Amino acid sequence: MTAPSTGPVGPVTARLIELCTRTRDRLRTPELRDRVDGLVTRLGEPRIRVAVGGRMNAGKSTLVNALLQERLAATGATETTRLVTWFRHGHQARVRVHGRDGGERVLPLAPGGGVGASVGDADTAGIGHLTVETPNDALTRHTLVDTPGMDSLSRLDPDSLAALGDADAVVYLMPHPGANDVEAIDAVRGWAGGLRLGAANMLGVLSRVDTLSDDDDPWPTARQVADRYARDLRAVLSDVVPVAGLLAETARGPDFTEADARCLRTLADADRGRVTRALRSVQRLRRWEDAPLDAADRERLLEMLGLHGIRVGLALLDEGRRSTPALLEGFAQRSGIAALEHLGWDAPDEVDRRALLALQSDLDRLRLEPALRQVELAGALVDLEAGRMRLGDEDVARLRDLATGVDDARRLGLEAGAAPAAVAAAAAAQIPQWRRLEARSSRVLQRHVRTARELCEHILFTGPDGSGAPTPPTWQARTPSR
Ligand SMILES: Nc1nc2c(ncn2[C@@H]2O[C@H](COP(=O)(O)OP(=O)(O)O)[C@@H](O)[C@H]2O)c(=O)[nH]1
Ligand SMILES: [Mg+2]
Repeated sequence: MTAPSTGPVGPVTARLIELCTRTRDRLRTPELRDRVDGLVTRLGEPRIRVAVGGRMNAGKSTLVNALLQERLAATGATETTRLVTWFRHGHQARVRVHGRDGGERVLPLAPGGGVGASVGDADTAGIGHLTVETPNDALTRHTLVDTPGMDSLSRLDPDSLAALGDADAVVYLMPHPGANDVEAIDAVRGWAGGLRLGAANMLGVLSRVDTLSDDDDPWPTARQVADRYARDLRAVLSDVVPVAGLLAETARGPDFTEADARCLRTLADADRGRVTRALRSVQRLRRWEDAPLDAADRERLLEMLGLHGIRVGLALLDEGRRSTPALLEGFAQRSGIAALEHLGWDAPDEVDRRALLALQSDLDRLRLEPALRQVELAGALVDLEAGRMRLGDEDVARLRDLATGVDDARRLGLEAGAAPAAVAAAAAAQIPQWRRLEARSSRVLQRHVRTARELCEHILFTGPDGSGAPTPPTWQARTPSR
């Protein structure tokens, strides 16, 4: 487990940490203690965690670089683009390689900064995730998590799902939204326990808008498509924002220099008919004979801006925005990146709100524990005693067993060590009666018999004392950070 980063947390969060720590020390079940430990780690992180998700090639790493204003994430397809990568603030720049076995190696940043194409492992299967620590200003507000999003056609890989499901907020990228994305978003929310992630903290991005249509100006189509998806996905995403990621990466990053501005100006001042024809396709631009720019310069512009970005550059120059800063400002404006830079997810009360949401969903998961249901059922016995609810003698006996049994067999009135099938059958047999009682009018009764039914269902579905069915995915391989 990574040591929790120290740093300022809000007053509510500080109290929660204290409460969790005290509760943790009183718990005897190791798995429960682990879960509360995980919660403490998460609460103690001073910055909210924003994870960027979506399928491979959606443009996630490019967008991460735009948000970092630095090219730290590897883009395209390399060894490192297949790994979940955390970008967190640190005073010293370095890459931590976290093995799945809990081991850790520290590497310098690659030449040129960032992760580089490889971390020098013959076998990346043993790597859990990477953490890039660097004194980048954007990271003083939040920690960013880039995910690989490798997929069979519709599914994200388990590492990506886990990283997204454990984030405080998710930016989900879709170059061409479709049914697969809806499935993937549902899977991410399922991983998060279905509670913590939703329209309040999941934002959609229509990425690579320049590749969405063949129009000279892709924005009208992009806005239309984004609006349609925002409407369709309103229940799960707060909005769908169109972004030209590549243009944003170059606009915000350090790579576009005075020399590049000069190249664009040369193009703008050349015969416009020829330039326009050359810009119809990447191939035409590459094979352009007697071009006013040599092949290397054309390639560099293509790599940084894409055809669309070069056209945007020419339009900006036509408007008289000829200096490098003016061009960069224009690129940023026409990339749509500003919509993502002011999300308010890092405002202090938002951070506290998120901490509380995280706690709520963790508590909801804990509520599934038989031991906690029994605590609730102990309240039922008190209410019975005090005459606040009435039940027939047989039901009282069953309720008492459920509330006090020390294992699932005895919770169901059987001998200790009863066969699993007998335990399951006894659980199944009780469910209809509790359900019938739930239809009664007394609120107190309803609440307690529902807990009784849920406990029986839990025993039925997970097998006696958790022996049978698989653990819900949310509890496996929780966070790569732990
Ligand atoms: N034309 C264009 N290409 C983009 C854009 N964003 C990313 N790309 C390119 O698409 C490829 C995949 O991008 P990457 O960010 O690595 O995708 P990821 O797999 O989702 O992280 C790279 O070659 C990027 O340069 C964009 O907005 N427009
Ligand atoms: Mg990537």
